This record gives sequence, C-alpha cells and structure tokens, in this order.
Amino acid sequence: MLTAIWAQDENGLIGKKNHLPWRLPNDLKFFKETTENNVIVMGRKTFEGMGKRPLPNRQTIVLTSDEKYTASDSVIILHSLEEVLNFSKETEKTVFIAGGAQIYKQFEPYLDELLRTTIEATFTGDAHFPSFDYSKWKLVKTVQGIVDEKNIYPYKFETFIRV
Ligand code: RAR
Repeated sequence: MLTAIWAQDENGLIGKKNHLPWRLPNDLKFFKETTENNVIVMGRKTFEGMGKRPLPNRQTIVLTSDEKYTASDSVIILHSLEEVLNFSKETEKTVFIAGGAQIYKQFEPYLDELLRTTIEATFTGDAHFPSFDYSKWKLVKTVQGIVDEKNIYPYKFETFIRV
C-alpha cells in the first residue's frame, strides 16, 4: 500500500529552503504516529532538510538519482520510482511518500491513499504540492486539529482514497 503524506497551507505551499514553513508540533506528532513501524520514502532534498538522519522506529528510504549518494547504514538508498514500487510490492508495510514536491508528482498514479494536513493560514516559501486531479479522489475522513499555545494555527487532517 502506497500513501502520500504531507502538510500544506491554504495555497498548497509545503516547503521553504528544504524545511517546513511553519511550526506545528501536532502535525509532526501525527506524522510520527502514522508512519510508526512502516516505511517512509523521501527525496534527497527533504532528507537533507531533516538533518540527513533517519527517524527512529520506521524504515527510511531516500530517493536520489546520484549513484554515489551515501547516508547512515540504516537508510536504504534507491534510485528510481520503479525500485520504490518493487520495494512496496515486497513489503506488508505501508510505504509513505513523505516529500517533497518532485517526489509526490512522480508517485501520483501509484498512490492508494492521501493523508493531507491543511494549515488554515498562509505562509511564504518555495515549494508547492503538485496539482493532483481531485476528481479521482474521495474525501473519506476529516479531523479538525486542536489549537493551543504550541499549535497556534487552525488545521485539519484529511484522508482521501481513490474513487
Ligand atoms: N510528509 C510529511 C512531513 C514530512 C516532514 C518534513 C520535514 O521537513 C521538511 C520535517 O522536519 C521538520 C519533518 C519532521 C519530522 C519530525 N519527527 N517525525 C517523526 C520527529 C518529531 C515527532 C514529534 C520524530 C519522528 C519519529 C520519531 C521520533 C521523532 O521531526 C517531517 C511532515 N508532516 C506531514 N503531515 N507529512
């Protein structure tokens, strides 16, 4: 099963200089809990934006065209979409496509599910979620996020499945 997971603002903004444009700890908590004991696939730029360190308790796959690219031993480096699709076929686990923009677009035809966090505010940055054909997707779940002193923007978690 292949699932895309991302957080965006009202305009589809997802990144700023390989980082997130906002601070929203409850989204990272959602990302952590959702991907726990499964597999996350990130592009090389996103992986480096996160400090080039794998997150504990989940398998990290980094996608890069650089055949010489290396990272810590626990990270699997793959070089094409096909390699990721084959990996996904061979595992019982959910493979989460975790960014960034270039990676989401490549995987669109193969995704089974979308997990979108929308932050109901606008930010500045340089990377947007690619245009997806939402007529092919059905919204099946919406959970409103809790606003508090550490999570100051309204936000919601949405789940889409293919029509
Ligand atoms: N695909 C996503 C992501 C991806 C994402 C992107 C980032 O920067 C570009 C990140 O860096 C800020 C992160 C950070 C994740 C992170 N953790 N994630 C899992 C920590 C903190 C948990 C509260 C962690 C994890 C697991 C074990 C221990 C610690 O810092 C992520 C973000 N959000 C969404 N919706 N989709």
